[in-house]
Parts: sequence; structure tokens; C-alpha cells
Amino acid sequence: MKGRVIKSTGSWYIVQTDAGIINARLRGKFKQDDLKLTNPIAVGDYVEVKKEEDQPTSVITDILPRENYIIRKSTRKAHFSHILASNIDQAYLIITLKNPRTSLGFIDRFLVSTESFRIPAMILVNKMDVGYKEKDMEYLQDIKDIYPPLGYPVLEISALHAADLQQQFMPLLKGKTTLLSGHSGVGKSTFLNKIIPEAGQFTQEISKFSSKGVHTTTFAEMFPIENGGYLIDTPGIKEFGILDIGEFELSHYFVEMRKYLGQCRYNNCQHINEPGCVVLQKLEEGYIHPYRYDSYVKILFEEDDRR
Ligand SMILES: Nc1nc2c(ncn2[C@@H]2O[C@H](COP(=O)(O)OP(=O)(O)O)[C@@H](O)[C@H]2O)c(=O)[nH]1
Ligand SMILES: [Mg+2]
Ligand SMILES: [Zn+2]
Repeated sequence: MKGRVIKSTGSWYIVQTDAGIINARLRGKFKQDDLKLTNPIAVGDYVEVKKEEDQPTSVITDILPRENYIIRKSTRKAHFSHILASNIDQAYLIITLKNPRTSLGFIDRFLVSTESFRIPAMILVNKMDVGYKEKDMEYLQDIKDIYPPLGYPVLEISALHAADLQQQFMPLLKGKTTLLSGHSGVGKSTFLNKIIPEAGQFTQEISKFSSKGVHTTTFAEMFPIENGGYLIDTPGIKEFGILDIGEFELSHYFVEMRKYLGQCRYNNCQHINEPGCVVLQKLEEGYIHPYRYDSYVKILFEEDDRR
């Protein structure tokens, strides 16, 4: 029987199947290509499950190939990764202007991870009901200047306003698996609960399945939307991982650089100080935003902090 993993506690998996929601565990080990993962099965995975003989539980016997996934990892070169969620149709990054302020660097890392799988991404600036100082509004203006021209819509919202949110987002969420990401405290869970008011209830029912009733915040959780589709709530993350992206590959995931690639004099150009670099030229001419270039350089040169 096929199903989709909607929650994981590390050792138990909640799987939604045509026959309802079941509790399954993993038997044996799965080969995961070359991925070094701390979790073999992630929320969003499509799996094959089989009922255990003489037991109320089931076993995951196979995992279907992932269309895409988002990982959490400390740096580009860190050795182990944790898949937050897989098989995502679109990703919403929820950010706030203060308490905490989401940095441009964080936004760009997120966009590199979604871009590497061409997952459409949108930035939701939450808590717009709060009064902001001029410097915060300038920051918002930067965000609105930088991202929409690159194809990442920026929407200003307040997760406190349920009716507005439902009206605005239901059509966009319908039939799709949508990932909600962002720092702790930006309002992911609030947003989710406004869109899916039964979410809290759902979590309670689901936790009855997990034998130990463990409540874990290290894993993502997926909630069915009434008219089809899913929202994935993720735990607060410090940084997004960018899985094994080579140094010559990174610029492919900066959409504004991608179109100039192959035009640099050297085909192994890293766009740092090489002569005849078209990316540097476009930066100079103002076609590439200096803040975005800055993020590119930071990601390119970051060190593996696990060594
Ligand atoms: N003023 C205001 N507060 C909000 C808004 N959205 C969330 N919050 C509050 O911010 C805090 C963190 O929200 P939560 O949804 O738990 O954030 P999460 O960690 O991203 O899941 C809570 O106290 C929420 O009530 C908003 O749009 N406006
Ligand atoms: Mg939350
Ligand atoms: Zn170059």
C-alpha cells in the first residue's frame, strides 16, 4: 500500500494512506544514494507500507524517489544533513522586520536551496500590524526592491487576520504541498492555524498514534488542507542547508547570475576577481544587487564548522 509520511518522531512515522492514517516504523536500512542523512525518512516522502503480522502497526518497506527536498544543515560543506521535508510544490519563507529581523543572508540561503530544485518560492513579511520605525521600513523597501524582480513575490501580511489570510491564500494553496519556513517566532504556526483551524486537533489525534506520545519540535509536520493540498510547518531553523553544491554550481542558483553564466572569460570563473568576469561587470553596471552578490560570496566561502 502506498502512502505519504505526514509526521515523524524519529523512530515512528505517521503515514496517510487511502485506507486512513496509520502508524508505521522502519525496518532495516535504506540506501540513500550519497546523501549523508540523520533521518532516512522525511515528512513529505511517498512510501510503500505493509501491515505487520499479528500487530496493529505497519512497516515502511520502500521509499519512492524524492522529487525534491529542503535540508537543514549548518554550512554548505557540513557532513550530515537533516531533510526537513520532501516533494514540495512551493515554499513560503515567512520573515519579520524585527524581533527577530530576518537577514538578507538568511533569505538568500533559503532561495538557493529552493532554486536548486526550482521550487517556486515566495516571501511573506509577517506582523505588518505592528508599528515599525523608519529603519525597519527601509529594510522592507530593500526587500521589495530586491526580490520581486527576481521572480520571488513579496507579500506583506498579518497572521492575526484569519479572514484575510484564508481569502488570499486558499486559492494559492489548493492542491499543492506548501512548505512554511522561517526563523522561530516569525509566525509560521500562527499562519498555519489560521489557514487550517483544525490543525491543533489534528496534532492531538495524531499523537495518540505515536506509542510514546512524544512531542518533538525537531521535525516538520504536514497538515492536510480541507480542499486538497498540504501545509508543512517546520521547526525554527537557524540556517538552511545547501546540499553539496559545488563552488562552480552555486551561481546557477542565483537567478540574476544564471543568465550570464558561460559568458565569463574563464569557464571555471567563480566571479570573485577573475579578469573578463561578466558577473562582476553586471554587478558594476547595477544589474546584480550588491546585497545579493554579498550573499553569494558569503555562501561560497563559508567554512565547514564541523571540522
Ligand atoms: N503582532 C503579531 N504577532 C504575531 C503575528 N503572527 C504571529 N504572531 C505572534 O508571534 C509569536 C510567534 O508565533 P508562532 O506562530 O509561534 O511562530 P513560529 O515559531 O514561526 O511558529 C506568537 O506570540 C504569535 O502570536 C502577526 O501577524 N502579528
Ligand atoms: Mg511554530
Ligand atoms: Zn565570472
